[in-house]
Amino acid sequence: MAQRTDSIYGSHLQEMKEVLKGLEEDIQQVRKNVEDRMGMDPVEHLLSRIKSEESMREKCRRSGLPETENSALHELHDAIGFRIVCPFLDDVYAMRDGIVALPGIEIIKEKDYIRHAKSNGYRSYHMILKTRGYYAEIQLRTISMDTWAALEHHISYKKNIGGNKDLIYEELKRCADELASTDVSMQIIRNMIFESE
Ligand code: 0O2
Repeated sequence: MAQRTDSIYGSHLQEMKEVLKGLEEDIQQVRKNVEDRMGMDPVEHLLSRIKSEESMREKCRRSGLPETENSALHELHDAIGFRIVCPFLDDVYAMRDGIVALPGIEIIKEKDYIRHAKSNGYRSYHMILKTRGYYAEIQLRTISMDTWAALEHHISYKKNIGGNKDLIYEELKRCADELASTDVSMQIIRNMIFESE
């Protein structure tokens, strides 16, 4: 079978890589500013990626969109993506505040799935921003939220679950809620340690 050579991103891939690199530098600067202010690194790890060709085509199909450059760059907003994993809850919001204040970016949408968790228990802070004509998605979460999302992604997300569906969802949600409660406790413990210094 002939190999597909045309990219869904058309001729934009190089420019997208530059936007990704520029945004990553901006995020690292926000991280440094927060660390200087708080005395502790607010980021446990940071991932960035251009959504792969296959993954973007799959998302177009899933969203009922044609597999075109317009869908990939304008209808969908996560061709450029960042995941910022923070140790503590306050770090998530400190990073969010720093990113919102960055010059040269327009915040298109924010969804706080931490204060308003999805019904399955998924938690994260989602932001869609626009810079240099390109959209980017930033997901901010704690280590606990990331652990749950990674495990849930392996076993359940976007999969058709057969038998025991209700029990599986219930158990996944229970785990998410327990981790969320641990996040709150860990934040309180950190505050107590800082206050006693
Ligand atoms: P992939 O393969 O991980 O990239 P919207 O509904 O579009 O207005 P929202 O809610 O921010 O806004 O977007 P959406 O599409 O629900 O979620 C965006 C991304 O968040 C997903 O990207 C996932 O990475 C992550 N996500 C959302 N819900 C869940 C969930 O229940 N479990 C897990 N593990 N991740 C989730 P993609 O492209 O769907 O998937």
